[in-house]
Amino acid sequence: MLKKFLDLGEQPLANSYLKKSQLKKREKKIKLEIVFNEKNYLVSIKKKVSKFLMFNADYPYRSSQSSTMIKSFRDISNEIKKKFNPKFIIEIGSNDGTFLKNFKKNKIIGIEPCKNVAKITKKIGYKTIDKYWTIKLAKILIKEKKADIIYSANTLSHIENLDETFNAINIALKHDGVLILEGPALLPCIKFNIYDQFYCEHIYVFSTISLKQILKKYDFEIFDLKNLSTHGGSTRYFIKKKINKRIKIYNSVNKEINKEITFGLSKFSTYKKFAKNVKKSKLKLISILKQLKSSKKKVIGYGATAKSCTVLNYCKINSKQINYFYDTTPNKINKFLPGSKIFIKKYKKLRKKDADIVFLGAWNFKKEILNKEKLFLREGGKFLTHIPNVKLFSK
Ligand code: JHZ
Repeated sequence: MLKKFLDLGEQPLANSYLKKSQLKKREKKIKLEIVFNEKNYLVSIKKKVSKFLMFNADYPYRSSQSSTMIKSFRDISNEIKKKFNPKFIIEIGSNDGTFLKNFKKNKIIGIEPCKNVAKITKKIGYKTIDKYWTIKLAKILIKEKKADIIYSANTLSHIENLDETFNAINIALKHDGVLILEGPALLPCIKFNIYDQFYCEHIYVFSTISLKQILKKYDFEIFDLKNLSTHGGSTRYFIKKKINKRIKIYNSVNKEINKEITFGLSKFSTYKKFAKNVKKSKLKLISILKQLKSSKKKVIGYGATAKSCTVLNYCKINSKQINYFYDTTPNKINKFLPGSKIFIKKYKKLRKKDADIVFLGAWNFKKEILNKEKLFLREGGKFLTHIPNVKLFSK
């Protein structure tokens, strides 16, 4: 049974940045409610949005916009080469090729349904299929060859139809092949009050206990995992077909399962408690922004993330509280954040003369950003974050 624990209100589509000409038009909105499945422990959003509305030729997100992600993809690529020495890799959700580029062009193909993004990797010579990942596509691919590795980062949580996804993976992966999945993890999400990880694109936020149950249905099993700091806390799962008895199951799997159960991820009461903390966080953020406004401080935002969409709309923050956002992504610049309609300016190095306080929309890149903006801090500027707690800080 699905049990609702959090209501994040009416929300626009997170990556649907608005052009000036669209400001007066009515935006598509959904009721963003988060539910817990008591049977398989899966946490998901209740109302799903059609993939065609979210992942199309206007998709703005580019994974290459942070050095943290470039390094993370380089590290896993080196690990894959060393551990598995694959002849052929399929990447599901290849975005702008931040992972693909670490491999020789004849060893890897990308699957990327957003045609504008797929064009980027096609242009630099990587075979990229601009279609959704389906059984039909997997059957076409295996006419040439099956994959030794199927890799997918920050994508599985975006695909509603898990049956289609895993059945297609089963077809395209060799019987001794390895499936590597990574994405935001539920444990840090609940522990650190990361409620902005929920938005239309994140249909699911997986835990090990939920993924294990889901995989069983398709005869897959997790044999190893690694927790990562990316995106505020992610898990990278190494998965094999059950028929493959050559690979042993590492202790890391049971260790993580025990950690999740001890924390309470299998109990509904944990999620109810989380929802209470989310409400408290909202009130505090609204109150700090109100105080800043009354003391005439200029507040701007940094990183017009999909996550920001959830926070801004849930807390009803608009350009009265945050003047504008800085972002480096070409497709977001000179547009407006959905719902809140806050303007996005081309990133410029932060200076105190431009802002007193900077709201960290991309809080998950705090380390990288603070490193870049030392001058602003030296000049007396401050950052405002809402994760894990709402606070102003200067180091
Ligand atoms: P970032 C997206 O979420 C959407 P978002 C998606 N659904 C998903 O799952 C994750 O990515 C993986 C900017 N920036 O990565 C770039 C700067 O301007 O947290 C990005 O617009 N300067 C697919 O949008 C944004 O911040 C910087 O120095 O929540 C970061 O977005 C840095 C480091 C980033 O993902």
